[in-house]
Amino acid sequence: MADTIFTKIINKDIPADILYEDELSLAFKDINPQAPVHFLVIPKKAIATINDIGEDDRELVGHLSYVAAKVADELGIAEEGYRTVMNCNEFGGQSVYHIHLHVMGGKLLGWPPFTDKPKTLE
Ligand code: DGP
Repeated sequence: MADTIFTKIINKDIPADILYEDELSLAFKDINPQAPVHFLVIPKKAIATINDIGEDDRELVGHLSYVAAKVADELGIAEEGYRTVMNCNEFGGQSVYHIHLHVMGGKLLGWPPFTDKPKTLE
């Protein structure tokens, strides 16, 4: 797959506000926050979408949730709660084709997240 902006962040070719890093993953603040706390957790392995997660990636994808909870705790939003979201393709609102877990918290979030855009499958 083609490199995305997230490959550049992983390789430190462009700056990001990094919150956590290990050999498998990276967590950094979202550049366009939708909540008082909004960070992304990404695998260092480039996987374009949820649809591209392979059998061998299952542990890695689980690791992203583990890191999300760890960083949420460190940022003080764990007890009140937060939301994790992984968007997939156009209808899911995905814009960067390197899977990433959004972690949003710090205020009471609304549900459901539908917009007024008229596009549907039918
Ligand atoms: P999505 O729409 O689910 O693909 O979310 C992509 C998110 O990535 C979006 O909330 C903004 C964020 N983002 C895009 N480019 C950059 C960047 O260069 N740096 C950071 N920190 N976040 C970015």
